[in-house]
Amino acid sequence: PAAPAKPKATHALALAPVGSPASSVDGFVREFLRELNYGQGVALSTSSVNDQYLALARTVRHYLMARWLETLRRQAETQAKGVAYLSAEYLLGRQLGNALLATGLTEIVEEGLGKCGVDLAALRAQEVEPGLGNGGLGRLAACFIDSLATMSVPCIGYGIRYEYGIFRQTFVEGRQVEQADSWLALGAPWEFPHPEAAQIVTFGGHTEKYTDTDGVERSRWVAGWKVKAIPYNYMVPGYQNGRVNTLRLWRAQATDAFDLKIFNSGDYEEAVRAQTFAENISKVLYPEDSTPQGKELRLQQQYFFVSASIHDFVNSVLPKDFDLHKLPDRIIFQLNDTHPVIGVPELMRVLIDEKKMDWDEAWAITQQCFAYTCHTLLPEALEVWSVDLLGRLLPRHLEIIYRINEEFLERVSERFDGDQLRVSRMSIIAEHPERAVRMAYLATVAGAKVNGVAELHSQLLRDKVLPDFDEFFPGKFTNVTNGVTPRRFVRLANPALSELITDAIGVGWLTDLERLRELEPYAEDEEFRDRFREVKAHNKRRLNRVLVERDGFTVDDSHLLDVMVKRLHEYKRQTLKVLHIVTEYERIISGEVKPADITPRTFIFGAKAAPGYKIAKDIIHLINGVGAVVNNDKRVEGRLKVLFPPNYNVTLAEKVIPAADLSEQISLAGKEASGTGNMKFALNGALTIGTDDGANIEIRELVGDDNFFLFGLLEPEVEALYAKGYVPSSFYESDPSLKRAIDLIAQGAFSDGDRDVFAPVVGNLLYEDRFMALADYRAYIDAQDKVGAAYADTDAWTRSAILNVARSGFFSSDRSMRHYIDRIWHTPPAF
Ligand code: T68
Repeated sequence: PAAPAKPKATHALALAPVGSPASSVDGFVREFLRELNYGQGVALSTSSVNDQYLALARTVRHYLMARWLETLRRQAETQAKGVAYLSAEYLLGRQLGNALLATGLTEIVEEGLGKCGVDLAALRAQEVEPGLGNGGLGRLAACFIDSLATMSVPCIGYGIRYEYGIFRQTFVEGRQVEQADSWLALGAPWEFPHPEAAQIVTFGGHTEKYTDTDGVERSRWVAGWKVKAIPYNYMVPGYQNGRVNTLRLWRAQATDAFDLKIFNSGDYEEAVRAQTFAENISKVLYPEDSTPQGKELRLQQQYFFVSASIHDFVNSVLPKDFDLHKLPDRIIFQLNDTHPVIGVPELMRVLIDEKKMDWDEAWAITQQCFAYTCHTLLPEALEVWSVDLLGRLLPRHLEIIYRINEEFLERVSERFDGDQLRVSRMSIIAEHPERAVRMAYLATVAGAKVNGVAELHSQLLRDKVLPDFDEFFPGKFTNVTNGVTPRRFVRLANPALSELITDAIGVGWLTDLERLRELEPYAEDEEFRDRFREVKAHNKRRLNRVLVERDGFTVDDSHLLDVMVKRLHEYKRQTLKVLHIVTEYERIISGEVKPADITPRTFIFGAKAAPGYKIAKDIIHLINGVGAVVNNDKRVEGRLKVLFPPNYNVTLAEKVIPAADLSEQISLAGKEASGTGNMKFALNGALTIGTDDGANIEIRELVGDDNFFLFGLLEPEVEALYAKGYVPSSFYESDPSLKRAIDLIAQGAFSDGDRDVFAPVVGNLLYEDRFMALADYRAYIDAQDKVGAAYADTDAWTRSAILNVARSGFFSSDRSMRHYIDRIWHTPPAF
């Protein structure tokens, strides 16, 4: 008879702690007090709110631990194909609420804390969100890993553990002032550092040819310096499904060798400075969200996390005896924009130089292991690295890129009879204004698939940005429209609406969001409409409490709440929104309309500007200037109000979006790749006023023309107007209401009579207006007039709002993940 199998040590460990004993209120209280006493070293009676928050966070993560270890064990056992999501940004938002939701512990915790005299809401408010991203792109990564965990798809997220995330925004006399985001200062209860699992990342030096022991002539990289990459693991819990995936963020640290030489030379200060140099790599998130700065440190960051991740995956995650020829059956590296594209030559280098594979084999594998998502159309946002810089920092990678390019261009030339124009157009290496590597081209050549983030964007990507590549690689280009996680942006952000939905259609919609369709008939149900309106009003009152406490602002729940929250960028056209507000204001103070005849509105802005983006900062100043005047003018009191709470982030979004009536999505057609805020608003029952751009188009198609306020030029019309020669001042001259609005700003009405302050903004609008705000002004004002009138018909508005919710289920990131799986990854749910 066979001897009984020895229980696996890892398994026993996985199941030993917590779980059932604590899944009662008393069990929870025991665990919580234990963490407070033994983890924080304080008594309940003397503990601070921060002590209590940290103890609670650690207690909650205990409940996820068995699931996490079990997920890892099964993955090691099955070796199921999974996704390695490579992203320089993860804009996670607060973790506690999400962990409570995933474990289903909220009620137990609330009751248990109550027994200890502690208020859960106060502990939630204590958490500083990890703002490790700029905006849409980073938040999208966070939504995607949430969905993959919820759908039981194996995924490891790789990125950078920035010590400082996106800056904290304050206003001083209406101008943006940035402060460091010390998100780690009060403790980091969600992370698990593993210094013993560090990877070494090398830089600089030179390459050389040598004859290997097998007699083969090879290249090798003799690097100049190196740093250690320390992994910090974070749990990514699925929604109540027993799965916990991993997010692994890297922190840079100096190696011992780094400063040994200097230490030996006796220069202690220089040695310590060298430490700082290495640690700078993961020090701070670059706050530019669309114009890459081309700074060396940025390239260091990119290579740092990608190299650490690929080594980690190949040498630590894969089993020791793994046959690397089978790599494409085991993993797909998804490139979140071009930021991690240096991973392409890095995987090549690992396979060729380290694993001694031959070039053709390695290239065949690499081409199946990467896929690339593009998030932009703006030419200035397409990343290039000068050959000079790249060659200095990563000489071996530059060689590899050259060879990839050479072989690729040879194929192009063959296919197109030596068409040299085409060859130089398609070269991965640009020659002007300086020799530089076009990262999007490299990603496109190497990627098995290339996708845009909404239908229109994917279409323009093929037709306008990469048409030669679309022709050369038929079938490579595809679309996956973005999505957002309904767990965070409906269930957590909007508990009142969630309850109403569940009352109407039962449970299950949170993981199958198309089921929101079942709400459609309720649009005709008067009682449901009343309850829906009450949910909105409730959310406005909740927002009021938050803003009173945070900024001293008040929100009137009878006002139409008109919201524009997103990064400050000219193409998004916050100035167009300002022109609308000034127009409304001017209509009242000039006596053109009586205050009583307009729909009372509160405008809410949220927007950070890249610190070096001068005109964007001027626009922030202008919004604050307009707010200061409008909010203090008795003539418009109770009718118009402009609020601009500083430091818009995920935490504030969760309060603002559920309260909104009107969602402003007013980018110039063809410029916003997708947008994802637009989806969050629709799902929370706001109506959209928007252009025919990005995912707005798909939102409008789904919710219906009657439930969406469309305005503005279409993308081909924009192109035609550029081609014809756009003269913004002609719109100023021919539209008196536009003229009055701009004149008010120019005359200093919002700057205490100072005509200089906003001259750059006015001048830009009149003489450049790259994003055609003036061309769309009339259409926008007319659409806003319709909004005002429509809001007055409360019942009709509520009907539309309900239909927006009912018809937006498509925008779940679960659906986006399904499409990535079907069209790109081929990674079915595992277990
Ligand atoms: C956004 N891009 C798109 N970029 O603008 C938005 N860029 O339309 C889309 O919905 C979203 O991506 C998700 O696909 C960004 O957010 C950045 O943040 C960024 C950061 C660094 C460098 C370049």
